[in-house]
Amino acid sequence: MIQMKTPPLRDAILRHLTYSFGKDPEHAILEDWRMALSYAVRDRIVDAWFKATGTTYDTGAKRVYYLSMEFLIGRLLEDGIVNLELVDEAKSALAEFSKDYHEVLADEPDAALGNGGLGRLAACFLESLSTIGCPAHGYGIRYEHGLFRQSFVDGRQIEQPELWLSQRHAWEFERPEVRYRIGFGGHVTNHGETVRWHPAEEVEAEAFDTPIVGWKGRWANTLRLWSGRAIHPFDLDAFNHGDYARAAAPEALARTISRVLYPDDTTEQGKELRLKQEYFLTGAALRDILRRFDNQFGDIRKLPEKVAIQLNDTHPAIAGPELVRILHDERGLPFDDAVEIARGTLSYTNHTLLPEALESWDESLFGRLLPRHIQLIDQIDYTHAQKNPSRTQSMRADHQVKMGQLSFVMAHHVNGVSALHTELMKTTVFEELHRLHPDRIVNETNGVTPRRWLLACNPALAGLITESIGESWVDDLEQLERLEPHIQDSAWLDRYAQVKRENKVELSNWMGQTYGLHADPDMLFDVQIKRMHEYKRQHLNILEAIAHWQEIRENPDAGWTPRLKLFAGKAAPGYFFAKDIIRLINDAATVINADPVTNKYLKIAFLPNYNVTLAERLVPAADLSEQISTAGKEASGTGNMKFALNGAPTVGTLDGANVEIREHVGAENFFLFGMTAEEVMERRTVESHARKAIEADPRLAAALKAVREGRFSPSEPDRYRGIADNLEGADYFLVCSDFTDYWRAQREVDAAFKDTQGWARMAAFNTARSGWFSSDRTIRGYMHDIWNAKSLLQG
Ligand code: GL4
Repeated sequence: MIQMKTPPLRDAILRHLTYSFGKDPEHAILEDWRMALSYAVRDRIVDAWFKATGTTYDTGAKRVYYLSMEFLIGRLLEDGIVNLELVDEAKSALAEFSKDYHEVLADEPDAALGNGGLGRLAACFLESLSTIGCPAHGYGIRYEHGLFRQSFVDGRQIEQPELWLSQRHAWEFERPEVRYRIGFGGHVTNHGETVRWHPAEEVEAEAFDTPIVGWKGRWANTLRLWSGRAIHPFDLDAFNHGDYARAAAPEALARTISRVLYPDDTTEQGKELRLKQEYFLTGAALRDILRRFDNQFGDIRKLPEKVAIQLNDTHPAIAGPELVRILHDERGLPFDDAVEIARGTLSYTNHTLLPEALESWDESLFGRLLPRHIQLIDQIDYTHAQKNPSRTQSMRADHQVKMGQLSFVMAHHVNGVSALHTELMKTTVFEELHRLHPDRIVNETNGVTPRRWLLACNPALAGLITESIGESWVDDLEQLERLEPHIQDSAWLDRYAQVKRENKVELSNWMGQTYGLHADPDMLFDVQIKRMHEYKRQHLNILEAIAHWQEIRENPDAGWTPRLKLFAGKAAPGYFFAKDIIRLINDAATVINADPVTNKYLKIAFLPNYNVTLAERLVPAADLSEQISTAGKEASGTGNMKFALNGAPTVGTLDGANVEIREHVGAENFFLFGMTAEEVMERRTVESHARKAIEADPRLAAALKAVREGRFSPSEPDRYRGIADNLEGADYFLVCSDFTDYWRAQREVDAAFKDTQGWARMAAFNTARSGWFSSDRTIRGYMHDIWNAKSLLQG
């Protein structure tokens, strides 16, 4: 390998400005500086990347492949700078050119190639895999348009296309030589033993590589994203006949595949293009994986020994039949052997139990697009039934292809993402398959990378921690335990509280400048940020706020704890109920914020366009973390972990990873309310449960009445009748039944926040005891329990 001397960052920036972008410092615009700094940082990442790739080849180590339709990576420049420990050098290098570090970082577009938690988890995992030194690739789609940009008009969500690639993107390397043909449709021929699929339509998948560097630049893995291209980009014949639209059609069609991310988080739409995207990602990834394997190892029977493929939810589940097709049809292995090798290689993570999210495809659509795969699925299903005579459920019931069942049968391990979720998998969706394969389901509780979610986003807290216990916590987060003795020291605790206050001041200033929203940093900053969904119950939060407002109005001098309620989150464009909740929050904020009687004590704001970058601003400044989903519905949550780590105690239900967070931080440092998952199921069977809850709680009744009668929508009094009808009627997510206890927990929060020292102690215990929620711990769990993969870093 070529060894080159690493130039000082300042020189590298100037070099790139000059020779990569053709600008001198006098004429460079902000984007030029951002690109020059990014390239200077990227050069150093590339050094680590080559070294890692070399080590992986030389050792013949097992490789991990993470297949995911979503990678919510956000900005990458600060990540690179922080992991390479270049913060000070970057700041002073830019200062030499009179450029502000933060302004340069803020110029980078936020890559939103994912919807929410599932995609962000994939991004945290990539970073942890690199930090640990586990040889790995992420495979995904290079969407031209990531998740839509959200704005509000009259309080309503407006969606605009996200154009993250319209600004220059510093991190990817195009690999025009790495291309695979991906087929769709056509027919299957049978000649004796030889079965062949002849696709009718083909597109090309082209690779774009982004290196992902780990802590201290000790290792870097690759995120390989596929972009669609036409095989014959231009129909010259059509052009020559003057049909210019038809001439350009092949190109347009192929590019459509990687054009947009589906903006639904937990609902499945069964659209043809989505299935094409799934096969496009999976087909290209498998071909790439097998090419690499063949080059290095040859003997295909060794595949499970050298390759672990993780399916991030069922979206890449077609990997099962596709691998069987390649091994059986193309390489001639017996069917049973092909299935066994595929199963030895694949494992599957389930991320939700919501029935509307469980992928199932109409068999005629599926068969039309993937005619050979549907035959193989039938064969897989049939042999599985033969071997398990007591089985009653099929992956091919009701003229559908059930991707959850298929994934389970084709995986050697199936994991849930929190302890509660994993147990519920065993008793609900996968009850039968779990009985047949009792060792297959394992739990790997989610985690978050402490580099991005503490070191980078909260430098003041990170600084205090490092000063107190040294820096080993950065890649060994459970070291945070060693903060506990400091919590007893009131001078230290004051400093801890001071850090939070400074973060709140910074957020207030930013909100003032950006949205004209003026918030007193002494208020309690109460934050709920996540996708909009009924099960996440943002409407429970706003109803409680309305009730609280009514109570303050009645009795303004009762010594209320001043509170700022912050919301952020996007609703799927077709999820009208969730969009109504957004509008209700905005409308309620308008009325309540304008009330001179109450606005010292209660303010509400919904910040637009929630994304990774906004989360990085809000998490360090939060006092209270709202994790209030209906128990049994949130598989894990990962925002909950980010808040706890940054010293925001949770008000929450016993749902998802909240359960484990409470166990770790201690019940006395967590505001618990609401029914358990079991109680939820029981309560649903009670007739008129919502009405009963409303009758029992006059505050709830009054808040609902205000919503129903248009108190917040005077120009259109009926606007929220739908929400009121829903809550007073079926109330599937049990907003009314949990309201009273939520109110109680919130008043406990109010009282606790008044005790400044006591609150700081609680916050600090959340930080000190959240070390277990590092995605490094999660990844080590996958490596040990599922992948049988090893770290290639010493020590
Ligand atoms: C999700 C879950 O809803 C969320 O609880 C979990 O933290 C995340 C990562 O495991 O996966 N499942 C889907 S679908 N979207 C999510 O965010």
